[in-house]
Amino acid sequence: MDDDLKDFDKPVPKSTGRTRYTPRHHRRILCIFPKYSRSFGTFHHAYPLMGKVQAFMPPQGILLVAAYLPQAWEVRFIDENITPTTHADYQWADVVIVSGMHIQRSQINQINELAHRWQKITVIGGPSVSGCPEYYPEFDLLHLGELGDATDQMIQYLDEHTERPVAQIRFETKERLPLTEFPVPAYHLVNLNQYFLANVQFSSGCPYRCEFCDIPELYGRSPRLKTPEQVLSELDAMLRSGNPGAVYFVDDNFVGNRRAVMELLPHLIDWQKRNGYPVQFACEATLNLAQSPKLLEMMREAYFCTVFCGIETPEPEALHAIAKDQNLSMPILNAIQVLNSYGMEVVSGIIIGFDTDTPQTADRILEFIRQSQIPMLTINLLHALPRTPLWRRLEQEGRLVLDENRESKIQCVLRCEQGSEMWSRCMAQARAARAAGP
Ligand code: B12
Ligand code: SF4
Repeated sequence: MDDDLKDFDKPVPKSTGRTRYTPRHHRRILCIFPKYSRSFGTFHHAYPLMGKVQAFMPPQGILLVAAYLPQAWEVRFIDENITPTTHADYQWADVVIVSGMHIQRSQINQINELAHRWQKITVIGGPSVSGCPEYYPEFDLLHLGELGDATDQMIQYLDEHTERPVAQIRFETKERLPLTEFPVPAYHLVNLNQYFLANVQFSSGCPYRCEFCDIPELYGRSPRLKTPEQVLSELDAMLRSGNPGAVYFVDDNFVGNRRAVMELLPHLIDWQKRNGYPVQFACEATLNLAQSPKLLEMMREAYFCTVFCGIETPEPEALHAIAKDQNLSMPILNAIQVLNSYGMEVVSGIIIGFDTDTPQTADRILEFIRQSQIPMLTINLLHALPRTPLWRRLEQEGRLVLDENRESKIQCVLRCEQGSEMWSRCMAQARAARAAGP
């Protein structure tokens, strides 16, 4: 039966029962998280108002890898959003490890080039290479997928080799490490006060299948979970490294497994009470959270103040076409009001460029923005990401435009200039309305 399921549909066993590789040599590992571009969503404009703040969030992924590496190895961590990597850092290292999103691709490849100038072995892991290994032809080792058997193989390789391989080697995770076996990210290597927000992960994966989204194929459809105790010890470790005052749950969908969240929330409430409510919480969740009053009550008590909901479009036929029917379970404006009534600000994203868009779509979006009064809303043009149903459909229809200089990779139903015009008009009018006030 399981053999009929795609890899990302399969549940992950509770424990792999694997023993971890024990290294025999000493190694110096330089972990680098590359710069991402400044944008509204990263709040760069606000940093000068916030004392020491220089970057948005600590990068969970590479901090986890840093914590997972053998204890006996020396690990240095650099977030290039805070400080550049120096020649001395490259010289110090035996191995340079990088992580990142597609948007950081050119910076990632630049780090590889610099590391190779010093003849260092380079490794890339994280969401971009896992979705698109071909973006990184010059790296020595590729780590595809989440922490798991591939990570142990990679560690063994680094322990046994000191020279760069003659050809690229790929390690691909077949057996993911259960989240219950994830270490606490290496917070001791960062000063959290330099970040706008702290973050924590409770679950990974999302049961839905929105057409444009790569989460189910990257992280699975059956959300994997940490224990409440793990989450609390991460929060404690976090407070020891600073406190930006807010903690963002990076889970793709915080309510992907409602029963598990209901079990977690009493622990969060307890932790907040014991520590005098040191932080606000924020999370990403599907809009149908509005239909769970008990959950919302507990989230209010745990001090969740912000929830990011991917609304994508106010047009029901478009939501249906992109398989986002979960947004249709109640009228969107009502759902927003319900979340607001529990003290939660809704932050949202809207996408322009769906096949169902018509020349009237811009007006509908603007009317939705006016009525919803969402204070922070991003409007983006649809991008086709690799490892999504959208990518495959467009490929089949011969509509992918694989032009390096074109970010969107999509041939639109509306002529693209029309899509861009619509985007510019929405942005201009939404900004003007905000400036004029309520
Ligand atoms: C927090 C977050 C951000 C933060 C990043 C902050 C930070 N410092 O990390 C901010 C807000 C800046 C951000 C922005 C964007 N983001 Co973002 N973001 C996330 C989010 C929600 C959580 C990231 C996280 O912490 N995950 C938890 C960690 C544990 O997972 P992980 O990093 O994948 O790490 C695991 C493995 O990959 C592996 N691993 C990771 N690195 C390495 C390295 C090595 C060597 C090894 C061995 C293993 C390894 O180990 C980990 C455990 O398994 C993810 C969704 C997601 N599920 O991850 C999207 C996500 C990463 N973002 C995404 C996107 C598209 C964006 C934007 C481009 C969106 C937009 N349209 O504006 C912007 C770019 C902004 C800019 N101006 O440049 C995509 C990336 C797609 C891709 N395949 O590259 C994701 C996957 C969400 C999605 N599908 O839409 N984002
Ligand atoms: S609900 Fe969110 S995370 Fe889940 S598939 Fe849809 S867009 Fe992706």
